[in-house]
Amino acid sequence: SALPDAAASAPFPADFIWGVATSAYQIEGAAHEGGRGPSIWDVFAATPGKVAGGDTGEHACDHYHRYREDVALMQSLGVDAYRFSIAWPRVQPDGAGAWNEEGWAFYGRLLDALDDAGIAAHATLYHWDLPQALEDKGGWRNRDTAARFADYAAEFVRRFGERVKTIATHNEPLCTAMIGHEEGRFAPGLKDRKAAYQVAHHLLLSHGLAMQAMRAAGARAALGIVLNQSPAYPAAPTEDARIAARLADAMCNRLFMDPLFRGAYPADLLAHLGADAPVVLPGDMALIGAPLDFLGINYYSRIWAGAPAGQPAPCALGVTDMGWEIYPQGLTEHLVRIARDYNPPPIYITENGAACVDVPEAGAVHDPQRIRFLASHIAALRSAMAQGADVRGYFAWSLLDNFEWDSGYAKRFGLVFVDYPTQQRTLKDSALWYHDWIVGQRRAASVRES
Ligand code: GBH
Repeated sequence: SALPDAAASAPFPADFIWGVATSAYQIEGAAHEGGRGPSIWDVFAATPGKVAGGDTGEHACDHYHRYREDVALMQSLGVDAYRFSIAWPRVQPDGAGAWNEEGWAFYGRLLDALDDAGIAAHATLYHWDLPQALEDKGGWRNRDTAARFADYAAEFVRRFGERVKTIATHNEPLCTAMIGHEEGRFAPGLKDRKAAYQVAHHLLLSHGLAMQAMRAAGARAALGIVLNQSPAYPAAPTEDARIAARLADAMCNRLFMDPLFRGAYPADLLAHLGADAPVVLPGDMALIGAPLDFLGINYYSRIWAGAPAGQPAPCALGVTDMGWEIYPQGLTEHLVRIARDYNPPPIYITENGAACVDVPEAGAVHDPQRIRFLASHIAALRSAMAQGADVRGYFAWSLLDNFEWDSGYAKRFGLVFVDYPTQQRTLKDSALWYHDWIVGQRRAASVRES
């Protein structure tokens, strides 16, 4: 119809933030340098059969040494903002007790480089790399880990709270809990549903305790959390498929949104879990439900629920190199639904992007599929905003090709191509496109103002 198309091509607000995102374990490398302790991902990746090709994050993009070059790349893209994560085991090797000054100093140098480049810093405290020393004591299954996390969060605020624009406690607690503890495809590699839901609760509790500790430490940055969300669509016009979609929505979206914004776990999910429902102590839900300054949403695809005999989604726009359906409309519909159901604080799209089969050719890298992916999702985001979603910024995943967890280096999400043996970086066509897109938005905004 004409309406969404017109909305999708309207200019973004002049103060809308355009950024790129990464995470520590996926890019830093230098796993044994600067006093860094081991994380659960070092241990998991070193376990045969866990990561494709036996890849590990030991060297990754060597960003620990090349951060200046990488900030210069961001500058050439013209981004306003950079979202990155702090490796907890780099700044507190045992996850408790002594701080590692050399680790904190690395993030200080990164923040200096971003300052010099005029790029705003958006920090995430936990992007999956738990200190192994804490895993040895039960990791996120142990309620005490939540208190350790709050100590670390408060220390980050004391050191850098004035130098970052936002602080997210967790990145995608759904993945930590379920892929890490129920499916076992991510560290620490457990396959135990009851443990996974207790972990989900402890992650939320750690978020609540960290929010309280960071506010007490006088945080000036906006504080929030980043959730991966996928709208769930019934695969057929049947009651069974509708029930499957509702349950998938409970497991993926409402599991975190309801405690954060409504003070309780979804009743239908608890009923479904039965004896696997998490143990919640008095006071937990009040901590978890304390107000957020922002909500980060990572969007990749939709869930196709209750398909008869595993029949795949239509995938009218195709799939990415991960096999994930390309479905930009899901971003519009999900954001409009979140705005209606939860009255959330300002939203950032903290990740959106695609793994593609890139074609390097004479100093260039052609990735037309990624350009189409980004352009169509940005348009979908604009329509959601026209329909009332309060979204303040968009971060493309990812600045660089990097360690794609259990896929290792085989899957490439970067706007910038990384040749791992030489660590040479090459701007892909999508990086040039994103630069031109940002410049075009700024130009349109300044024309409107004059
Ligand atoms: C993010 O996780 C991570 O934050 C980031 O580190 C990672 O590199 C990046 O995405 C790319 O994988 O159910 O159809 O949406 C992604 C979380 C969860 C998204 C599973 C895709 C399956 C397809 N993913 N989900 S769908």
